[in-house]
Amino acid sequence: MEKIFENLVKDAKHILIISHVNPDGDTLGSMCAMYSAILTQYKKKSEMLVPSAIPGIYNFLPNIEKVKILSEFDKSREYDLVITVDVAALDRILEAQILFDKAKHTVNFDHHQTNINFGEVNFVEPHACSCGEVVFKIFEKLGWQINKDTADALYTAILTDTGGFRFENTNPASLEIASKLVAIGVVPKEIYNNCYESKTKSVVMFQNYAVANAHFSEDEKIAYSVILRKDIEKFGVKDSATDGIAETLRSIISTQISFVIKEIDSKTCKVSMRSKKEDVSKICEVFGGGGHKYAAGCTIKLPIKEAVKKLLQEINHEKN
Ligand SMILES: [Mn+2]
Repeated sequence: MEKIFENLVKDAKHILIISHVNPDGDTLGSMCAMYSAILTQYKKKSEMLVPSAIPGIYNFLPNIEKVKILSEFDKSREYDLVITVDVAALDRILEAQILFDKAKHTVNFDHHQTNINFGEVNFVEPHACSCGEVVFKIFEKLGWQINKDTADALYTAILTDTGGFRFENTNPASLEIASKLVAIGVVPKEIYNNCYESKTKSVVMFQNYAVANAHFSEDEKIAYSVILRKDIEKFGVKDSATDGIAETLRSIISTQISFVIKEIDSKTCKVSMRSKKEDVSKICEVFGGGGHKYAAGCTIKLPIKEAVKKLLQEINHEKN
């Protein structure tokens, strides 16, 4: 199958790589790796597209300055090949679906168990630690050259989706790939500093506020933080500042399920859920979302108070 992908790349004149909305290190790293690998291998410049703003910490990724944002993108364009990376479902690319639907050929690289193989060619490996792992394996099978830029981007994808090589998806494969990338020239400390020690003061203050004001179920097995629009405005942070709060709440010994619910507007909320044992992707699927067993998310079209109530009901229903 990887040969079909290679031929699509060879034959394509205009290639577009698309990441998911609210981009994380895996989708951005996989996208930048794909860009630099195609450039190195075939001297072809692809275009890169994100559906929403890139968190500032990822500005170090090679070629990230070439990424265009959907709101400023010409959606009338047509591509020979559209490649999605780390996109669990097509609604995760928002209106970029127009570009996907019009493309002559499509390839889907992903590792979400809920991915329905929406591409013409699909590389979906639910057991891979990250999309970066899926992408790396295809490059390796094809014998494509992995230079320092590609390696830095892939390492970032794997590092961030394994939570810094700490989550349950850290396994021989993820560590072996990381080892190969380090042998190419990746400096782990540099990428670590960029990903985990480059937060702004306001983000740290905001996250501490969110944790200090967290709610707990009576048995303290459920921990959650409710973020109102006005909290985000008060601290002057971007929406991505909520990243990591659910993990902090999960780190409490009594916590089994944690979540952050964020008010988008008076009728829409976004939920990011984590767990130690329960399959939270099932809970998020009830609300039209999805993800992984221990890390999932969804959007709920309700005022935040009602959304919290519904979520807690669903969590308790799922647990009993
Ligand atoms: Mn991922």
